[in-house]
Amino acid sequence: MSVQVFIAAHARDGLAQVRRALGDDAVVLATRPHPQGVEILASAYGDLRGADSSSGDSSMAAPDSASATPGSSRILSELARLRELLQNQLAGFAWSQTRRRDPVRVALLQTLFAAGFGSALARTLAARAPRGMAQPAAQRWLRQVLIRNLPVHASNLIQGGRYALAGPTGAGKTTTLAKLAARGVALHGASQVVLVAADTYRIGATAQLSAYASLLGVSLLEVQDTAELAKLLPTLNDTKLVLIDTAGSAPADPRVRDLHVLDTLGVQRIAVISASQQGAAIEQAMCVYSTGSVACILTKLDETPQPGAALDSLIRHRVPLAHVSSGQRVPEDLHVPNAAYLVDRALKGGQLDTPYALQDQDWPLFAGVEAGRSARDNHAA
Ligand SMILES: Nc1nc2c(ncn2[C@@H]2O[C@H](COP(=O)(O)OP(=O)(O)O)[C@@H](O)[C@H]2O)c(=O)[nH]1
Ligand SMILES: [Mg+2]
Repeated sequence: MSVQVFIAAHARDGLAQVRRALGDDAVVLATRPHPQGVEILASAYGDLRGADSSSGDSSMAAPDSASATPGSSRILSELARLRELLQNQLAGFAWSQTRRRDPVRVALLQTLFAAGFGSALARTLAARAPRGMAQPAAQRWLRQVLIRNLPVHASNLIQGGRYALAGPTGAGKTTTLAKLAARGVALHGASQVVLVAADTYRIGATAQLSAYASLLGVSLLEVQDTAELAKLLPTLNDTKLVLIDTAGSAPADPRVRDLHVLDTLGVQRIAVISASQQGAAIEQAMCVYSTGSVACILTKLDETPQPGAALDSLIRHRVPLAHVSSGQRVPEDLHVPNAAYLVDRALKGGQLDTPYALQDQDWPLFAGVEAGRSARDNHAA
């Protein structure tokens, strides 16, 4: 976009100059007093359209350095700032207007955002809310929808099979494995449960599992890699429950790929994910560890004031939630998930008065940021 500066003694003269130079449909972008009279910033109409359709924000924010003079780059950055300001103002107006027009839908969005649910799910659910409901009915509808969509599955893990627990470091894999093993022992007897330590990266990792194994009176076998595991598994054909503890790793760690080898050995993977992390970390772990897993176990619910983000991720990824863990005690703190309880906990979490809770005056700004994001998403699509 090319912006030109016109200086004239009077606005009328200045506008005549603008029309002569840029045509009748020239667009005046700004005027301000000047020692010689008035300064007018204007652009040809076609230039504006070109700038708008070329690359969105970037054409404003990053002027072509070859053609930009110091003056024009100052003007362009000023314009970019004005545009952002205007966008936020408009979003604020739009927010107040939507709130007046559709208060129930806005309240649903606020409930979900406050509870830690993400934008994608919140918008989808709010858009699907039946029209004409009063506030309390809409909130009840929302609760029911969340409960219905939470993929909880009464677990039959301990009935038998070969399972490997996989997830980020410190998620609670070893502790959860010990809890499952204890239930397996109660059901089948200690001789029918074998623990396999495949977490050989960390010093002391096997010691932790070994302590649990001797407490439960079950065998603990150790493997260095998947080749050793492949040799070991056929020797355990008569064992009802084989539980494999894997090494934790960051989701971006290339070792995560090794987990897929387990599928070829007839081992079913269970993703162990801590609910107490921020939404982005839960999402990252869910993307990496739930792919190919038969179930998921959410841990550390006792340390999670707002489990909304974890439920959001489960609902979107549709991974069956087999158990929830809510404490360090083995075997007590492992539970069968109850969708209504989890959703109520999440919605209650949204009412907590924390420094992170959005206040009334934050919502228009929040709406502005959201509007900017969806504009960028639409542009990229
Ligand atoms: N508060 C709480 N702590 C847990 C829970 N599950 C595991 N932990 C603790 O989290 C820490 C890491 O657990 P661990 O099983 O070693 O994780 P791993 O690295 O995934 O094997 C230990 O101190 C556990 O006692 C839980 O549900 N709640
Ligand atoms: Mg461990």
